[in-house]
Amino acid sequence: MVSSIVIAHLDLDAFFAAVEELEHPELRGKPLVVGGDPKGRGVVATANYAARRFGIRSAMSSAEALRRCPAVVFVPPHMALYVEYSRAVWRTVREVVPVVEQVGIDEGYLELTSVDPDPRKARALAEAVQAAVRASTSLSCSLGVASCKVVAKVASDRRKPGGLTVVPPGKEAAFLAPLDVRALPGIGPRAEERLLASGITTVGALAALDDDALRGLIGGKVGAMLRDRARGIDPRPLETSVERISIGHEETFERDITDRAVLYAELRRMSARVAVRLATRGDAARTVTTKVRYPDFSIRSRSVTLPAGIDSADEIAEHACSLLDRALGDRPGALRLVGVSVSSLEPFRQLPLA
Ligand code: TTP
Ligand code: MG
Repeated sequence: MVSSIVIAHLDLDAFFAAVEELEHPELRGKPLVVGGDPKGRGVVATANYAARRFGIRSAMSSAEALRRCPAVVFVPPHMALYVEYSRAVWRTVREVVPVVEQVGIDEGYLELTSVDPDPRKARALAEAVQAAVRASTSLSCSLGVASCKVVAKVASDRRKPGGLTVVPPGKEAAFLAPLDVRALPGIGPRAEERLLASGITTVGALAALDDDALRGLIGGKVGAMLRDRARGIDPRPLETSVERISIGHEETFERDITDRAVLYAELRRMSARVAVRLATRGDAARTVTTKVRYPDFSIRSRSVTLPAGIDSADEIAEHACSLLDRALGDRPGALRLVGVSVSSLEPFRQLPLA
């Protein structure tokens, strides 16, 4: 039995700048900085990849960015817009992989084995996440796949932009070993300086330090933890939060199913369970969503929002089944999963206002 978990770390590529390029197509591909005014004391929040070719980096002064590339376009940050895109990204990610720890606006960890316990499926699943994010938001992201957080995070940074790096189980330390020590999250500028001064330039050299040598460089628990991480050992679990904005059930089949009648029956069964949970809360729902997952892990969902809330199993099932037809309309074929959920909840048995 396979019980090891596989994690992906996802990080959006040049996130703020990528959003600005989507909002202003005329800027696409030109050197672009999101940040403060170069005439003042502004700094670069992020630069797109065209600007990075001139050596422009996050946290550099905008004035320096302008010196490096006089043609660079400066755009002030539009945080509300980035938050909106970020929400759309993470909503999409959660549809493909429900167990997620979102770390910041543009990065997070996904537990791939929550979808399929077979670690050999991890790459296909990560590709499905990447494709889904691109399809729903036009944003590009990079992923790293590994058995623990630190290795997944380092891996997601290896092939930016648009990259996917899979580190097979057992290869964690070997993957990290040749990298510069600064590639290891947790090594700040001061620790890096001390390590470099002692000739510890690679993650592998840090991993190989004995206890005494380590104590002399970075003492205490932090030192031990960083050496563990350098060895690809990181027991931190995902700190996941499940957003309770919808009530749903989904099921991954043991064998992919094509027969529409069987799929309807599954949806009816799940709709009945959803109805029970709605009734327990005393709620009705105005939105019904059917989700399908194809054998290549790609997902598709279709929703309907009704003028009035419903709460009966039959009504939910009726919508769920016609949404299934819609979802399969232009892409019929076998499915590995179907799910039904309801949202836009409202208290049931509201008396009409006289
Ligand atoms: P990052 O993921 O570090 O950078 P990025 O997404 O722009 O580029 P990359 O392709 O290398 O991942 O940070 C995410 C966003 O956070 C970034 O778009 C802007 C913001 N940010 C700042 O505002 N200040 C900073 O110093 C950094 C590093 C990021
Ligand atoms: Mg990023």
